[in-house]
Amino acid sequence: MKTAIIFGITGQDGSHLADLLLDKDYKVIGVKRRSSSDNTERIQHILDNNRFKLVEGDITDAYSIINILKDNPQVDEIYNLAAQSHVATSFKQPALTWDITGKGCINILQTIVDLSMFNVRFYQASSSEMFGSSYTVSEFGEKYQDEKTKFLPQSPYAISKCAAHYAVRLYREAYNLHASAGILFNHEGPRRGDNFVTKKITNWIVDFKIWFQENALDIDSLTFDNDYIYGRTLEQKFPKLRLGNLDAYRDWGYAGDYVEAMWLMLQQDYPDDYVICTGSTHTIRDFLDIAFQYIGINVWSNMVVVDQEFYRPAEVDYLRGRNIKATNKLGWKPKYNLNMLISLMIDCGINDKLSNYARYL
Ligand code: NDP
Ligand code: GDR
Repeated sequence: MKTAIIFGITGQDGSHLADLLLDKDYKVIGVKRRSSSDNTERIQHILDNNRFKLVEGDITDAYSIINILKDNPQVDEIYNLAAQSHVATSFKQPALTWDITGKGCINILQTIVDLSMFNVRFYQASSSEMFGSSYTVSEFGEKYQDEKTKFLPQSPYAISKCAAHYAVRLYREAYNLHASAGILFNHEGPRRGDNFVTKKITNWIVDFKIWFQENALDIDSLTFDNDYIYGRTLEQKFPKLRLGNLDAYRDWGYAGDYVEAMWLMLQQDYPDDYVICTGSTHTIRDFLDIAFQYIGINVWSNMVVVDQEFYRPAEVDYLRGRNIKATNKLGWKPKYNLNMLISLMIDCGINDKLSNYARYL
């Protein structure tokens, strides 16, 4: 039986990866940092699994990593998914973001070397944010990013991810470590954190649909002011959806598909870096079109407010990946397209709210 350690177990990807590895008969050790209240919602369903163990640790504290690896000298695979992962937050907390998202990765790599754990395989969660404002143009004039596109990071988060990414390459070459980095484009799903744009939109859609149905409203009789949508009376009101930049392009996939690519990278004979994406790109406006249409609304402009509060000091305008290397070498392909992803997020959100029971896929 193989053993894997996952840093970032309480996050979206950590929970999906744990599900995948447990299905593959691994023993999984999940590392969770101390919190004052319970944040194990995404992994509740595996806490009783006798092949799963939750341990406390923080990747900014090298001592805690040393202790965890010393306690598990036979570990086969280590996945570093831990990060301060919110790009907008990284502008407000750049040093903390650096400590976790950049230096944290180096703390793990150096511990592997110091403890001479040269047989362990290591995965780093790199990001399409590292490309920032950079892209390659194909012979047909299409813009895309792949493993050869240079990095031009546009946030403290992306700079930290670039540092970690280069550290992975350095430790791979200097110490012959089996260390790989997945350059993953945005991936979402019902377990996504509430303050990322996809989940913020689908949460709002779910709440709006329930409010609309519970009050037996008619779409043509709704009225609006700057901040609210009204039903039959002024008391019957629902806050508008407040968002920032609607014109950025993102290549959105499903998190459940993407953790499979992480695992595949560590099953290869040689470590390498891979772009993981769908190859399609859409704006936030496109996302809104699909999400509103899913609940039968064609015009959403009077339901959404563009609010400067959600703009960033610098933006990444265009992301569209090319996954040819991952397809050819890993045999990996995404199963979900954007329409399937949005319906999954809305359906799960509605089920969740109506049954008051976390039905995570
Ligand atoms: P989440 O924000 O959902 O999860 C991040 C995890 O890291 C959480 O478990 C969090 O714990 C943990 N963490 C934060 N700080 C520390 C610390 N100091 N020590 C230990 N653990 C810590 O992110 P995702 O699951 O979406 O992403 C996983 C990884 O992939 C991240 O590194 C992210 O940057 C990267 N990535 C994500 C993409 C995406 O679209 N989802 C795309 C490309 C890269 P806590 O619950 O306590 O906050
Ligand atoms: P991103 O994801 O920054 O791409 O990073 P996010 O969902 O936060 O933003 C995507 C785009 O939507 C625009 N936007 C808003 N974003 C948020 N969060 N809230 C809003 O209200 C809003 N309105 C518009 C943003 O400006 C941006 O253009 C995610 C994270 O998971 C990273 O950790 C990961 O590395 C990258 O994806 C790939």
